[in-house]
Amino acid sequence: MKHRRSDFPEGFLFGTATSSYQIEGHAQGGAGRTMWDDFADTPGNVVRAENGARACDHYTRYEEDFDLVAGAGLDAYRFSLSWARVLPEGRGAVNQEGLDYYDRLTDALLARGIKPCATLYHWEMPSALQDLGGWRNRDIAGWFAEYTEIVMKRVGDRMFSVAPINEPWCVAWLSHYMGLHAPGQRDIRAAARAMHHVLLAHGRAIETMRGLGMQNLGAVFNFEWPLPADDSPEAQVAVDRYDGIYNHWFLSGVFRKHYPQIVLDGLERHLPANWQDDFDVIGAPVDWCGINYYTCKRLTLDDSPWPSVAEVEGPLPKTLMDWEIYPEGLYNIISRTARDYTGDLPLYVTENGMASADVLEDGAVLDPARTAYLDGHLDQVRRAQAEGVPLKGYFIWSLMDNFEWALGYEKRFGLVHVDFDTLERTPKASYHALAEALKG
Ligand code: IFM
Repeated sequence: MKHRRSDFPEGFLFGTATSSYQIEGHAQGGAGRTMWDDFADTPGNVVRAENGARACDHYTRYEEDFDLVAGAGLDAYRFSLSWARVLPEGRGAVNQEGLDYYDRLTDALLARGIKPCATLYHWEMPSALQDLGGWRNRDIAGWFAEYTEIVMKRVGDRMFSVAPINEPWCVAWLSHYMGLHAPGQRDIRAAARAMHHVLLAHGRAIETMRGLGMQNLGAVFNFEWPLPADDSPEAQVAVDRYDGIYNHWFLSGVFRKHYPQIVLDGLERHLPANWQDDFDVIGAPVDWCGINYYTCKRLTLDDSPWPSVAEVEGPLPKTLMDWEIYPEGLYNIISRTARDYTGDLPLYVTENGMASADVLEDGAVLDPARTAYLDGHLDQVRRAQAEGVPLKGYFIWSLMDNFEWALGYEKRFGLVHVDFDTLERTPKASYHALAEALKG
């Protein structure tokens, strides 16, 4: 890599990120069924109908995996806890085995000097709560607060940081409007309710953890940098709507206690009653803001119902996800977030990385494109820092190849290759390059 640890301010954290359903092996340890199990069991939703039942078997191999985190010289590890592993029915009876597991996992990180950075929800809604409407049901916020209290009473004393919900846009829009993730709904009213309830649940969890005396609590959003497909005024309208739905809605709710009018123009009539009264909860103060960034989008208007936005293919090199590689977008998002929403609040890049068709040959995996991707985005991190943005850390998605949701196991995002037959782990060339860069 062209960057070295010494190029970054003292105390800048380098980490890597994973999530429970994508790596643990959900069939183990008494976990309850989740909406992702149901979604994957429905033909046509997930490539080859793959699911997270075994995944990377991190449930039993976490010590080996944390040796890899430590071996790369990383400071922090961002992971998620599975709601259904702790509460198989989403509420009520606790699965002690699940709580014990997260307790052991936390201590295994600390024993290696790695900072545990937890997320409470990374998408696997317990099926029993999905039966009750999941994110459509306002009660989800209270159920989420109860789960938060149970799990954080057990491990909260040892967390470096906690964020309630990973990527609210994916939870709400991708899963209830676009239908591409569980529960696979394509319904604007469901999406509007999820857009609001996901933020309400975030706020209730923050309040709950404050009640337990916890600190260093944040929010993790995913962003894309929208670009007009051409110079037309229509393309700019498309950009503004997309930007509103994808990027501004969540930042504005949490940091300004209102929603952008350009999105309310289409969603207000579908929002739950009295939504305006929830902003003191949604806007509960946080200690940092996490930015997940991968790509840009090129947009124009079409004649479909609101928001009438269509994506157009762009010219830049793409990752295996078909996502254009556009590092400047990371800078744009970071600097705009600090300028317009978060001010002096610490920012973290909580996810960044790429999928490639990595192959294990003669015991090695050569992935120069990943190293170049990381270097390109770290350039933009340094650019923002040079301008005074309080950016405090950078987490790579992901530690190892894993279950890429509806796209199954073939989109390899890891620094570490996983053979999904033998489950053998092999650090890729990018892992070794990173370890070299972080030395000293
Ligand atoms: O794998 C996902 C992760 O679960 C959330 N952020 C984006 C990653 C890559 O698609």
